[in-house]
Amino acid sequence: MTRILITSALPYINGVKHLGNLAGSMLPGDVYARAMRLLGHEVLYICATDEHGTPAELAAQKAGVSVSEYCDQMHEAQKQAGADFKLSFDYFGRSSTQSNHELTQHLAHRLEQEGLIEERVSQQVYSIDDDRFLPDRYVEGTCPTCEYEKARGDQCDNCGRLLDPIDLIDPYSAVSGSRNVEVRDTNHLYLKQSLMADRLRSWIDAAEGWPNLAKSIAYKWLDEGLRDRSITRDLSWGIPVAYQGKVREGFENKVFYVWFDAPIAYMAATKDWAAETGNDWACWWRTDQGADDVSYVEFMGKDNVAFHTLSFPTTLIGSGEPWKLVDKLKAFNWVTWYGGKFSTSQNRGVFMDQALALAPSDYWRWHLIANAPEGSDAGFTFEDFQARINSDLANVLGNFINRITKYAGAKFEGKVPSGGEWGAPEDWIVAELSERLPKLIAYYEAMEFRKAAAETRAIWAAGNEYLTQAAPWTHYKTDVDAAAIGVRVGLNLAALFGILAQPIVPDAAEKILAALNIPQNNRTWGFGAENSDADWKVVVTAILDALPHGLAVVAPDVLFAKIEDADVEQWSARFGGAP
Ligand code: B3M
Ligand code: ZN
Repeated sequence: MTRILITSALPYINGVKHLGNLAGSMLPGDVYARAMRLLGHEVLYICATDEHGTPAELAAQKAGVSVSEYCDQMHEAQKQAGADFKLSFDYFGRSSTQSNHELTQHLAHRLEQEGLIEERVSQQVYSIDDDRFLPDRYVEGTCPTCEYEKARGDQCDNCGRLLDPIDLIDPYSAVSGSRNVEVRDTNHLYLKQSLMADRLRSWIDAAEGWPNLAKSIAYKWLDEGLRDRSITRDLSWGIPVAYQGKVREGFENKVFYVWFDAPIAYMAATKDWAAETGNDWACWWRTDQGADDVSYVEFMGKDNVAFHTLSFPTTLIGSGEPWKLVDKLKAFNWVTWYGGKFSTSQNRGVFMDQALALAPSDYWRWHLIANAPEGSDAGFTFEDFQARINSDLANVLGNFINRITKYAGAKFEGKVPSGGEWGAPEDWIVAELSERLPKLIAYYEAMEFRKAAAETRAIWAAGNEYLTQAAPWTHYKTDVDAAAIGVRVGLNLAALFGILAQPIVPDAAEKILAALNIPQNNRTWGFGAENSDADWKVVVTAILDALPHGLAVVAPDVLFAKIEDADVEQWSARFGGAP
């Protein structure tokens, strides 16, 4: 057993997330957490809302409420959306808590003591009417290169040139549209990442659990030369720049940059979890207090990789304190919506809270994992969604469970029958499963989600093939015992399929396992061979006769209603499907 700490990148507070966000960090984190628990590991799965920064302030303004009220509401909404998708967080916290304030200030103070923080003066656009400094992307104006009139302060969308907001001609505030803006001096704290480049490189060289995507992104930044980065902002909403209760002079109207405090919230949320549940948090995060044997796994979209492989580790290593660093990191590409981007403003794409009005969470979970944006971007269309759900869940899994449980009800009094002799079909399914089960476990361990889903489906499909070979309905007419073995093995397969379905489609799995009367403690993946060289054939043979003979089973209610063409048409019209 290993202690596994899992975090999913913290969803930003400014609205319920869309399916692409779900697929790129929270859902795979959950599937991995569930699989690791089933394999008997001690898992702590932490997430939280990321609540600071300008977009939160602006979203609150737009909603006409105070930013703290806005965050309270949106935190609850996101927490509910996560629960509705059956995300099995041990704790879903907030980056705005007192503990994150304390920890963030503590770490900044440590970095300063280690000589890694420097105060520098920079120039920034100030909007007099908005009474605030404007972050780069909230200044707009005319591009000095192509004369596009709506260039953003960080980049011109027309010609692609990277900009500094003070380069813009006729700048105006994107917040209010006011042109009453001027360039002012402002002081900020800079984290001297450049001093850490060598230490980071050797740490990354040694990292083993990172996929290519993550390593290549980290090296790209290192190769380009790590730049010092400012970790404070001119804002009022956020964590005050204070050490030991005292605001740093000249920083009265500033807070820490949201990307500085957000990853620290992984630890703070663990602390909040520990305080609420009476657990210890340091044994998960401090290598001097037990965390050295923790395996820490992070899930995120690819745009977050640099922050997790360079910036956050700079904070932790630079502090000089024994913090736990990430061991394995899984980064995802994007889910595209009919080949384009999800867009709230253009009403393209489905958001988490809307999705469940269309189809049950299992459907989305299955589709998004089977089609995970792992090697490249993954396209979403309602047509693919329909095809995959109707085929994998309705035809392959649902049909198998339905056939075998109904037949047991009709011909064997709804009980697991005794009798019959092992034959060629049974040898065949044992051989199939002995090969596929260890592969399935290995895919989960390697966080290969598409392959895990494909293997799960292949195992379900093998069940249907077994029933075809064993053909109990044919045998029944002449030899009830010969039918009994097929039904018994079939019911045991049904139980196994429910057990294997748990990480991805937990609701359907629960229905199957309840219908088969499988007690909670028999639902794990402690098959007996997963950590050793034990003979999988022996293990599988035992699995296929695990249910007590005579055990009463019932057919579950319809597991998966099919998605109809009419549904797809209606959804596409509503959510902007095929252009
Ligand atoms: N909130 C993800 C985003 O909004 C960001 C992740 C923080 S993880 C510490 O793009
Ligand atoms: Zn331009």
